[in-house]
Amino acid sequence: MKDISKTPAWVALTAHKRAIERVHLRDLFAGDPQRFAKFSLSLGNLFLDFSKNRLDGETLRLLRTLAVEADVAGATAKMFGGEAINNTENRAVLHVALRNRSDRPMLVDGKDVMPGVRAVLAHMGAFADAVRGGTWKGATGNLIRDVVNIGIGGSDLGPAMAVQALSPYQQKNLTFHFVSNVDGAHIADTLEKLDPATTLFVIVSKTFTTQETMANAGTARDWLVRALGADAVAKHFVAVSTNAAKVRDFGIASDNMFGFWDWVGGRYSLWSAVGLSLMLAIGPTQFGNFLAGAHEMDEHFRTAPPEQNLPLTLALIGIWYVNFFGWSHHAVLPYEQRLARFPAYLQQADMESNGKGVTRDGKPVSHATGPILFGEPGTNGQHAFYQLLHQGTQIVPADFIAAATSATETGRHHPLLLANFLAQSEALAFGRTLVEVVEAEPVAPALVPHKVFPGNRPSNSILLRTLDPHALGMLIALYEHKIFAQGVIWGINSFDQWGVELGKVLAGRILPTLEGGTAVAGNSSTSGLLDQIGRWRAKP
Ligand code: G6Q
Repeated sequence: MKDISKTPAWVALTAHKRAIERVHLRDLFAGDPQRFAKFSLSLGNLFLDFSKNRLDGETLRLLRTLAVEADVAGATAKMFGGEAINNTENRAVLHVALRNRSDRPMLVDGKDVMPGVRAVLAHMGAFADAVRGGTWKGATGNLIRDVVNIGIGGSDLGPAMAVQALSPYQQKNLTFHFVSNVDGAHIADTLEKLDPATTLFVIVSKTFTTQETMANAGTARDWLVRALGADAVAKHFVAVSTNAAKVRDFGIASDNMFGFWDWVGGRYSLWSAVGLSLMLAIGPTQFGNFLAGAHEMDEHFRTAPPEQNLPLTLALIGIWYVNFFGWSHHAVLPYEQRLARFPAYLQQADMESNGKGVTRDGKPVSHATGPILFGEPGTNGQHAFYQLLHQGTQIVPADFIAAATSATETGRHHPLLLANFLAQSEALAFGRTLVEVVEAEPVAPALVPHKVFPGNRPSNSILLRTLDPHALGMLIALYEHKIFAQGVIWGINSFDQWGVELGKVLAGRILPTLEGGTAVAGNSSTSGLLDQIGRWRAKP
């Protein structure tokens, strides 16, 4: 496999970085009145301004050459063509088929998956309409009022994020809850507020073996059966899974199971039946708009030339900073309270996909890979960690995300929010010089250095017309393809997650000790902690 860090494009970028690192964003803007026009792109109702980055036309040209060296276009064709690009699990990666709104077949092993995709969507739609319209009733004849999504990781973060993001489109007589953690407090605190007669559980697990989800689903079933009897399970539990046998063993009839396929990775599964809670919230039509938004981005990513390609541009800018500037973090800052869970969602999408240390063929990588991603909604983050972004010693490239209009225009709130969205990226880019500090106001000499902002801190601004289902679909797909393109350039498999396995194995080994079984021989730290836990649990 080609080592991307040994290619001429990489070597040229290393040299180019040495020249451009001395240039301030102030100078780049002063030197080119057309900078914003040159370094911004749009697709439908999504606009990307990447002018406040430490780059020029030559940087982009070299980065695009890197993408050619890595054959991002070829890898994209393989993904859309249903090839088993997840090579360590020998699976196709075809979440794009789940939102394929065209008539084009999508093939896995020579078979068109689209009829199956459409059949599950129709099944979901009929069920969602029945629950939302009140024809689906609980075992005692009551309407469903609360929906509890039980799942974890890819079976939780997507639906939880999207239901909150699209709350203005939500059916008002349904309330949504998300239980993921194996900590019993999560399910107990949720059930405490609920009435079994009006509660529907959606158990979401691709494998239907995940420890946390099975523990939570079992506790929920016991709670329901205690109140309404075992026959009630059929009216209060549905499952989303690829494992029909395990769903049946749990006691959920196959009519109440919504399937998907092994070519849908957990963190890319929101578009499948894993999105059932979202469809229950916003209805089949808006769910279709959500898929259509992602499809629009898919078609753009697949067909747009590199100079106009939004996901590829974001990917290349990210690589520029991780690999050539050595900046290991990336902040995602939505100026949209309803996107509060978006950074957590992206954390999984990005860090589980690209947090890899070996190449696709198992050799240690010779360069850095995925950054540490974090974020909080603005303006809250401004009053918390932005201090470090502005004046700290680490440089953290950031994505600012906002919508021009809000579904909830309340007094002056949205202009206030947008003013902050614009001000923060401006402050990061341009800073405040010593001269500006002194000229701005009388200031004690000792305080002057504290009031200087170095600036030259890069960011992207992603602007939506409004946060609706279509735009959310576009936004998520934008990041999915960014992550994909980066993984291709880094030569890693973005679609496996072996790194989460070891902890699961060790937890299985430790559990018997905690449940009173024989102590496992381990290291002195684990044994010591187990002893301490044992003493405290014996005398709570
Ligand atoms: C995502 C991961 C992981 C997965 C969870 C839940 O890509 O594979 O987060 O989604 O471990 O798995 P199940 O859906 O099988 O319960």
